[in-house]
Amino acid sequence: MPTETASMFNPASKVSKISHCSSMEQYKQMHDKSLKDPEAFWGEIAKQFHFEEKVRGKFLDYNFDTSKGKIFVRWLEGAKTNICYNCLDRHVLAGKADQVAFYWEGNDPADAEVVTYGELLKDVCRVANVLKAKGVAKGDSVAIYMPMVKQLVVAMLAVARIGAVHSIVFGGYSADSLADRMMDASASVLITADAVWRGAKLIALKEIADEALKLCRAKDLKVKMSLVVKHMDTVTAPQPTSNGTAPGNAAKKTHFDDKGNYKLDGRFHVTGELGPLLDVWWHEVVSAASSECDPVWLDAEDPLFMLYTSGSTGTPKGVLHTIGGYMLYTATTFKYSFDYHPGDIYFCTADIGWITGHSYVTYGPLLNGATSVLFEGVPTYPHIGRFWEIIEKYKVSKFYTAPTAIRTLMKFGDEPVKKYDLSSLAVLGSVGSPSTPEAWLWYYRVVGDSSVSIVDTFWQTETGGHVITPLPGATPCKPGSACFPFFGVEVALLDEEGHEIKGEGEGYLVFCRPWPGMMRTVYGNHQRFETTYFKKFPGFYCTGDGARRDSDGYIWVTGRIDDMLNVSGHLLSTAQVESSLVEHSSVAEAAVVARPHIVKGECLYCFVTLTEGKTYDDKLIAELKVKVRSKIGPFATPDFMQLAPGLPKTRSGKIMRRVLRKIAVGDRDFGDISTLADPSIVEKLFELRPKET
Ligand code: 6R9
Repeated sequence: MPTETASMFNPASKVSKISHCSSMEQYKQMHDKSLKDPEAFWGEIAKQFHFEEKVRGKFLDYNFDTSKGKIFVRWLEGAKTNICYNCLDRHVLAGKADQVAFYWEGNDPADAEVVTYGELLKDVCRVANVLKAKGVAKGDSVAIYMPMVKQLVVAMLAVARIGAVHSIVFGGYSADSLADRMMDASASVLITADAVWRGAKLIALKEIADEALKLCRAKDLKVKMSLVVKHMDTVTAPQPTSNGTAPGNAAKKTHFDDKGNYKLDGRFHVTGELGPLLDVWWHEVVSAASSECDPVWLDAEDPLFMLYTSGSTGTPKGVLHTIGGYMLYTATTFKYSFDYHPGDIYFCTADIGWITGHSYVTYGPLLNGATSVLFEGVPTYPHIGRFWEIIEKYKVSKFYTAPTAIRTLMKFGDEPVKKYDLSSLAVLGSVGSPSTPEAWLWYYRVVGDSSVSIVDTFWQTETGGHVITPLPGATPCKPGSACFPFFGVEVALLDEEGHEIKGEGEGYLVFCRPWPGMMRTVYGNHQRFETTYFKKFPGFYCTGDGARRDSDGYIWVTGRIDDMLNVSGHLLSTAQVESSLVEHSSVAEAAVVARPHIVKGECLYCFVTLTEGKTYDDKLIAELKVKVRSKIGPFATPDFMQLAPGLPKTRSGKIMRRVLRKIAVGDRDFGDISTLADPSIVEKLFELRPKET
């Protein structure tokens, strides 16, 4: 480990003179105020936004203690607003119609487009009118399954404009996952696209969406329309590489006609199975719609969106966020964590299908009137310097990505970075999983040329925005630490019995009170919201992560302490993977644990027990991997699979996962296994470890 890991990185000179928060004293003052008087603190911030009606009831009302009744959180009672109006109309009315909202950068470097605030507003109104004409109204849910194109931003804002609720499903999810989410949300409309190139890979979104629509139909969900963006005609297909191979060729044969056009014939305007005229081309109806549409004024606590995240009991949870608090929180975290100033060019590499994309590609930047890069592709296509090329091309000053991407790119050394002029960079952010000091230092030194601020932002789908983060220009950083709580957030570390660990120590990371951007419920299952986040420690929101506080008060998030895995920043539950494995007729029982992975952070290591008479061979291993891929999505593909004649279970039948985690990494230090029903199984499993481990 590099020797500097213990040293403090002072706020970088590039931001220190102009930062919104420029010293630890100022941070402490603001943080104190945000806790002592939330109304004064957030009330002042709320003045920047348009509220059609002001707060009439309590500014903040909540209960975090299950023993005192139902858990609830309400901010800005009685206030009325519209987040789309605040993202767009507010800036256009202030004369910023011609300012660039997004530089869209396609999968292929030849594809690029510029979208201004004025154009975005018009497109949003058109789509809002199309949705209204289909009968979509306040409170209805609209599923969105799209690539990283401007129409995705347009779609979500159009939904928000009319008071409907968006439910975005990441374009890497399978038909089953999409259908489950649409069913859970009772989505009445699906917005999607024909297909997308991600690197050299084709993702046939419409085909997957059709599969999902069939599944929904079989379960009686009435979908009124699938609105389809024709994307493939407008983009450059992957070119043959220098070694003569043509990426995407297999897909080209099956999905394209002789002239190179993407084929959807026979799959479009599907009647019969999917009902009459379900499919509507975006470009046909949207261009015909009016570019004016009044926003619907909504209650601050009306729902804005739901976004599914894995739950430790298996089925994904629809995390529900509401309008007012989320608006104040994403806007404020964006402004302070990235020290955003007019003139900045901001680039967040996250897909909008994840919370990072919701809060820090769409809402946070637009609420601040920022100019961002919207990137469709992947970090390694058509070459491993793609991120750096984009930063140079647009003179990006604030860049936000995930440790898994940093670790991938770090493997290629410094050369691909040094080829580009990255001197525009002032702040580099990271999110998604714990950052190792090595990756942090590489990011700081090589990408940031030792003259930037690094912000390692800790947060969750549930928290809506950053909850623990350094502030550029104020916080002296320690590589690998997310540092200190954001304004409005009060952190505590608890031991197993719920006693608070003051000062130095390690424990469960919890929050003592609500901040404006936190989730309000699990859609359709408030009980699950209470059980998951509030039952273990009454009076606290439990993150499910562990953390350590060092002698200087810095917080170091150590990772999940529940049955969750974090693969390349994507959360998965062990139960979710196990239930897809046992769907295979050869599998009687399965147990899945996380194994550390140099690039992904963690990867899946699966133990499978077979049903009588079945054989464990390469064919079965391949089938099981496909099973998990198709049930959940390609990012969930297991790296390791091993035969388990039995699983280490306690007498009460609980699988002792810590033992499996040890076996997965080849460590014989099992600890106390005397409570196992059959301790001899541990040694047997160890011997059966696959060779490649
Ligand atoms: C935003 C997002 C949340 C989980 C979270 C934690 C991990 C996120 C982190 C981090 C250490 C950071 N996580 N950021 N761990 N340091 N800076 O990623 O949301 O997909 O819901 O994942 O990710 O384990 O609980 P989500």
